[in-house]
Amino acid sequence: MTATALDPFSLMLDFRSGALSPHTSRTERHLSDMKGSYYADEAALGQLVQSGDPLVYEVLQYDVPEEVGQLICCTTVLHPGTVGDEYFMTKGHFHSVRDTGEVYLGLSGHGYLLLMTEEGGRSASPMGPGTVAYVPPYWAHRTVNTGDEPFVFFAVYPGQAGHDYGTIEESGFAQRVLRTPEGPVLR
Ligand code: S6P
Ligand code: ZN
Repeated sequence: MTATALDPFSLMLDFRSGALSPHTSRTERHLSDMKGSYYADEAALGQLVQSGDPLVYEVLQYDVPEEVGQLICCTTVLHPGTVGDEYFMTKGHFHSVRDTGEVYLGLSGHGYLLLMTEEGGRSASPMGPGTVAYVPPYWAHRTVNTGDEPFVFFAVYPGQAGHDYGTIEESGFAQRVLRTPEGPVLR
């Protein structure tokens, strides 16, 4: 036995708000945390940061030891908004341990799950309440809120996965999701 032996536990998840009770960590990402190559319109980003620096998303997590055998549960609440014509999104990451997958479950609101590999693979899946999306090992993942209300989803991923943000921060993502009069468009 190599994984730490834990006692069984249950959590309560509010499907509407994404509240996870109890949770042991809460991470906030404001627009000022997303300077760099995330949003294409740097001028719009600068103006929004100056005029209130809105909260883009928050992650509530129940932490367990970060080791093989454990599973980490968390919810993401991604708020509605745009930077220029680009919808609010998460930073996006590869798992540091590349051969680890993840499962997302859409709870409320609507958006896209963008996926890409280091070999040039790309994918975009619409997500809404009830969507179960499988993130295979080796695929970087980012979510985008294309609606007018918070896009809320639950995720489960392996304890040892870790997060590599640097690769996306430097090189960006394969696709962007833009607001147009006809609705969301992938570029
Ligand atoms: C963790 C999982 C999600 C994201 C969250 C925020 O592996 O994929 O909980 O952490 O949606 O996105 P990001 O890219 O800022 O971690
Ligand atoms: Zn992940």
